[in-house]
Amino acid sequence: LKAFVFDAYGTLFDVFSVTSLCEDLFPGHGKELANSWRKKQLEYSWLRSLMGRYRGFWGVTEDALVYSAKSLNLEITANERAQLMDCYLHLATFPDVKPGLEELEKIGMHLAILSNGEPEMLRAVVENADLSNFFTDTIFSVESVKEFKPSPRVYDQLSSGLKINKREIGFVSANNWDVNGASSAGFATFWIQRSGFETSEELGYPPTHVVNAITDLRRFRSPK
Ligand code: 2OP
Repeated sequence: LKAFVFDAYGTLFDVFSVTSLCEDLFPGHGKELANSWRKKQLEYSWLRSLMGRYRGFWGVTEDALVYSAKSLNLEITANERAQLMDCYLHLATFPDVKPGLEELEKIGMHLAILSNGEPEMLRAVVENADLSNFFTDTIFSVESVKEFKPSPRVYDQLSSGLKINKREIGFVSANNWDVNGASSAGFATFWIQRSGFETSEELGYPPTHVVNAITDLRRFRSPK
């Protein structure tokens, strides 16, 4: 492998770092709101892809927040909505992210991101997490194909985007359905199982490798 391409939300960035603000704003409902928000965000991305009605991930994420608050009978003001949406630009990174990326960079791997997020929201979260130096000009978004993961068209942009042969690209995600999508599109895949409690999807395109953290990836570099 010459390049590792990372999923963003859930893989580099902890989408559940929104939970503490959810709990501050809606005491006793923080976890429920955060769980529903993420679940609905993904559902809307898949539904919109099927409907052929693309809307940027920022809008999809906001729609999912509005739906989730409504479904839990929580009254959410415009200001609270804006505060929660702002969390998406300041998500925490998992502890293995920076050390893992540093190791991979040191051994000369090309690093990239491929995400549902729009370029602008991705650039902001990457910059706020102080990861910009790892991903100069290598943030790829579904925006170019206007269909969400796991559409094969999303993953297929990687080879031309990176100018690296498909067989030399490893796709890394903690989202098992995303791994299935990339495997199905013909990439070598790495599923990050951080907690060890995640369940594999029954979609038929399992990961090529399972690892516990980004710091486990360096052993997969091609021999020079
Ligand atoms: C991402 O594309 C799947 O939300 C995840 O970043």
